[in-house]
Amino acid sequence: MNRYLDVNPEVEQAVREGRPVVALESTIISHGMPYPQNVETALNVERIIRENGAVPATIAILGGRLKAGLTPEEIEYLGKTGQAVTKASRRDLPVLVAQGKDGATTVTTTMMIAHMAGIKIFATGGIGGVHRGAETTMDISADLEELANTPVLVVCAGAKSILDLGLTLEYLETHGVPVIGYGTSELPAFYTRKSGFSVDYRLDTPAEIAAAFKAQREMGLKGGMLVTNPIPEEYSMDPDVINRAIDEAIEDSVREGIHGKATTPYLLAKVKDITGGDSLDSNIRLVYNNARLAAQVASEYCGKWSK
Ligand code: PSU
Ligand code: MN
Repeated sequence: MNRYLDVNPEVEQAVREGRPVVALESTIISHGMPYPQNVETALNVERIIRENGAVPATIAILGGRLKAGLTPEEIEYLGKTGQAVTKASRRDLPVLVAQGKDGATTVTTTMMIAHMAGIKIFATGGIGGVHRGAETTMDISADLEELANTPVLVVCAGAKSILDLGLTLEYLETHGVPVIGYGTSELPAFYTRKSGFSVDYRLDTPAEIAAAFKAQREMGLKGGMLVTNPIPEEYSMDPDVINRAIDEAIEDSVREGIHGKATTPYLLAKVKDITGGDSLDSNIRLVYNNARLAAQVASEYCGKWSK
């Protein structure tokens, strides 16, 4: 275990005893949702994970320490501080740690710290991917590279069409990352259950997902696995409404010259403004849905498949 890492005692004990643990990211708290809904959501997610038999481990960087497992006070702090916390991807870790700073972890850094702490399963809302226009901007999220390299299973609701979903799937294929649809053969597009793109495999139970991940690990294959879980029907949005909002948000971002790490948070906030908060409710519901599935997969992985 490296000397920059703090695993909270409950998480550490669960990992050591081979019990189910689910990692959670903190960029979704500080950059993905407004206060106070962000804190309320993060605490509810932890509760849902417990109700489904696993231990939650929300991950962040606090005072330069890599934290696996936060207290409710630490979650409140990240939610209240919001965008003022550095959005921390892989390239940010060395300086943040050396300078004793705080960082909200993206999918990338959450996977990294989960892996350091021995946690194998991670639940979030949406992942980063290949942005529209990446042919010229080269804006490809570090999340995809992390999925290619780090052995953590990520449960998400697919990717938002702020991204180029076709190119995102191509990238994952090239890097050997299995893209699983939970109960669907179509890639969900976060706010909607459909995207027009196919996943690699449809698996219908947490046990089947756990078995595939177990096989990947036991063969010693590099990299993670992406499980895409469609938003429940009752919370999904009208595709025309959401796609119009996304197109408008992208036009605004181009006009305002937004680039680099600011792009994703900018687009997420714009889409929320344009849809008047409906998208926030959907976003919260799909995160709960993913937390539940991740806890079930973690339980299957530990219960039936671990030594
Ligand atoms: N997509 C979402 N919600 C999010 C993010 C992406 O629908 O909160 C966050 C995640 O933390 C993800 C990060 O890892 O944005 C990707 O940022 P970038 O595109 O700059 O790599
Ligand atoms: Mn980017």
